[in-house]
Amino acid sequence: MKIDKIVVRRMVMNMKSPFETSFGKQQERSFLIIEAHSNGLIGYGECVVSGFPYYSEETVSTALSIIEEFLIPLVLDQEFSHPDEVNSKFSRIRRNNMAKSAVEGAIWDLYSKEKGITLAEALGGEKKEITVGISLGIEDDLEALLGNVDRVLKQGFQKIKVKIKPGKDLHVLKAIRERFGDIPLMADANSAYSLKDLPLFKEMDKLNLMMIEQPLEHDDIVDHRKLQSELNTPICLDESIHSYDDARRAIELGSCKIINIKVGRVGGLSAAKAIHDLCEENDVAVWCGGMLESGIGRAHNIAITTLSNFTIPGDTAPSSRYWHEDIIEPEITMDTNGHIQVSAKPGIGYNVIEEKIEKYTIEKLVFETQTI
Ligand code: OSB
Ligand code: MG
Repeated sequence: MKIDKIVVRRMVMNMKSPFETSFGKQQERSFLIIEAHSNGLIGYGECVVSGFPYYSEETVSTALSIIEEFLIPLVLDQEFSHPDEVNSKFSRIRRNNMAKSAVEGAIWDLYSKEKGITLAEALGGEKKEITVGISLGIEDDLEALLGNVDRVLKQGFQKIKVKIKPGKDLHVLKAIRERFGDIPLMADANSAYSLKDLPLFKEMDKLNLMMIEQPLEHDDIVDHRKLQSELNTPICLDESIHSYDDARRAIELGSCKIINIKVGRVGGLSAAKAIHDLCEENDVAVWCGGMLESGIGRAHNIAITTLSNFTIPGDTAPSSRYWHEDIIEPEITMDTNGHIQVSAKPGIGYNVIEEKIEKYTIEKLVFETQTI
C-alpha cells in the first residue's frame, strides 16, 4: 500500500469527570488523531499525549512537531507491505514513542482494512472478547472513592486499580479492603515514592494487592529491583518501560513481575507485540494500560489485548466511563462480567463519526504531495 495522504488533527475532548493521579488532575484531554489515506481507505491512529509533560516528556506540541518534521516525510508517498516496516523506518529517531505510535497505528489500521481482516487478526490475536478493569483517580474524600469502588464493582469490572500518592495511600487501600474484602485490587503510584518509603510498602505488602504499579522513579529499574526483592506483592512497571530492551533488562534484573504495556509508551503496536512475546517467553504476565483514550485509541488497545499473554484485565474501560459521546460508533461497551466483545469488522472495527471527530477537532493539518 502507498500512503497518499496524512491528516493530523489536534483534538480537545472534555471528560465526564476529572481524573487525578500523583502528577496532577485533568478534566480536558488534548491529543492528536492521525489519518493515513491510501486508495480511498483511511486508517486511524491516536497519539496518546496530553497537554503537559508530567507522565512522560511528550506533549501535544512536541508530538506534532516530530510528526510533521520527521515522521510524515518517512511515510508519505511510500509503499509498505507490512506495518513493521514503519517501525524499522522510525527506529533511527530517538524516543518520541507516542508520536511514532500514532502514525504507525494509523498504518496498522489501514493495512488491516486493505487486507479485509481485523486489527486483532493482523496482530495475531485470537481472543473474541477481552476482560477489563478500571483505573480510579484519587479523590479528596475517602467516602467518594469508596462509593466509586462500590459502583464499578457492581458494573462488573474485573480489576480495580486505584491511584495513590503520598498521604493518600495505605489508609485508602486498607479502607477498600475493609469495606469490600478480597476484591481484585491494585495500586498505581505513578512514580511518587522512593526507596525511603520501604516501610510503607512493607505495610502495603500485607494487603494482598494484585500488584503495585510504578512505585519509584519514572526512569528507574535498579531501585525497583531492590524494592521487588523486599516484597511479595508483584511490582508492575509502566513509566520505566519504553522499548523491547527496557523490558528485557527489567526482566533480567528482576525489577518487576508484571509489565503494563501501553502501545503509545513503547512506540507502537509492533513494539507492543514484541514486548508481549518476550514477556510470554519469560513467564512475565502483561496487561494493557490506558491513557484516557478516545474510541480510536481504545479500539487499538482492544486489538492488542487479544494476544494470548494479556492475561490480566487491563485499564480499557468502556467509552461511557470517560465520554458523554465518543467519536466512534458503536461506542465501546462492556457486559456485567467485565467483557468487551472484539469487533469482527476490518481494521479497528469501529466507524469514526465524521460529525463528531470534526466537532472536537481544533486544528486540522493535511499533508499530501502536490501533483502538478
Ligand atoms: O499510569 O496508567 C497510568 C492515565 C493517564 C496517565 C497515566 C495513567 C493513566 C491511567 C488511566 O491509569 C487509564 C485509563 O483509564 O485510560
Ligand atoms: Mg500507570
